Amino acid sequence: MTHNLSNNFTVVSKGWTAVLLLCAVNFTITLFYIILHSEERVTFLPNPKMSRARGDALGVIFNITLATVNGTESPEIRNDELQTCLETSPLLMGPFQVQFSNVTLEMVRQENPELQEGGRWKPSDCIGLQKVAIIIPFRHREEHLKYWLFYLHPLLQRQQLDYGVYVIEQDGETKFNRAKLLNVGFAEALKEYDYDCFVFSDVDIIPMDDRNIYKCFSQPRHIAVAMDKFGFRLPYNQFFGGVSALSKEQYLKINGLPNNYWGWGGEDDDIFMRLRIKGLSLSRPNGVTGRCKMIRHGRDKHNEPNPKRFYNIKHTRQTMEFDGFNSLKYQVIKIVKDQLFTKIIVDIGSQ
Ligand code: UD2
Ligand code: MN
Repeated sequence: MTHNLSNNFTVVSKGWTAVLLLCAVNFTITLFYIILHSEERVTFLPNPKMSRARGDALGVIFNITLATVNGTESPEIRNDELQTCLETSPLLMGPFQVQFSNVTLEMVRQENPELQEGGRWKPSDCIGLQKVAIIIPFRHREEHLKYWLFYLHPLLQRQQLDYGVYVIEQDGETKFNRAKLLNVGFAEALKEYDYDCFVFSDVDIIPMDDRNIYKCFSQPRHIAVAMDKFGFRLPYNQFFGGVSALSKEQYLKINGLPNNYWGWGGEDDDIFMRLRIKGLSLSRPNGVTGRCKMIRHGRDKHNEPNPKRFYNIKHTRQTMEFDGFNSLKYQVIKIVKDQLFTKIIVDIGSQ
């Protein structure tokens, strides 16, 4: 009997062990299923770039899924849940009046309370389409800068760009060198933020239509295509002056801009040659959207026409390989962070 009892006990205990084992296996399988399933849900979360940018209903549908999966009913929008802004900003208003009177920097500061220090801004309800650094070559043009800031900050915000404004001021009174200052702007802006687009703009040019987007395109973009000073048309077909935009990739492909144009003229044609030599073409807005005004001015001191410009342009093919971003040398004297812009005062040497 004792023997029998102990035999029975062994049978019962084996049975329990088997049941327990089955439970454990079942539990493990369920656990795996849950983990796998939840990963599937994660990969199904919306790609913010796709949904909003296409402007279709997908974004809305995915949003509901997102809220259900995470159980977040809170109306608060977290930054990592933002979607990319629409390809065409709904805030654009088309052509607008541009006139140059009665503007003070204090006024512009008050009208742009959302600006971050250094002239930085990005949309708060969607992710800006591109990260754009606006680079302005500068010396003794405070009067023009104030109008530029007055018109451009609101315009760039209507265009829903993630942008920063960089004023690159040439220190001292040596011959002005616009293109070298633009190279400095490219290098310095990249130290601050992961910009993917660079708009190079004269301080005195104001666009008259906000559909002329200050961003980059698959080909280098010429923005100032219909200026009042040229009767609202291109002065010549290869013109690339005034305002233009290059992606980081396009800029690096042409080894940046030339450093050896001291004084007025030629550097914009050199940039055009660089683009052509590297097989890039131009993208442009149409003549209506592309209308711009240039604030009237005379020639500045120390920016007399550069007599070497014709010779230089003829040799771009050779010089561009060793003169450009790869040979850029300068010394930053001071960086000033204003609410409306970052000013970088720089010693770029002399001819
Ligand atoms: C034309 C081009 C410009 C450039 C230049 C030749 C147009 C609209 N623009 O401008 O892109 O190719 O010829 O170099 O045709 N600047 C200062 N302080 C100075 C001198 C120049 O800040 O003392 C800056 C400022 O941003 C100015 C830019 O350099 O807008 C171009 O100089 P400009 O306005 O004297 O030359 P402009 O109007 O003939
Ligand atoms: Mn000018």
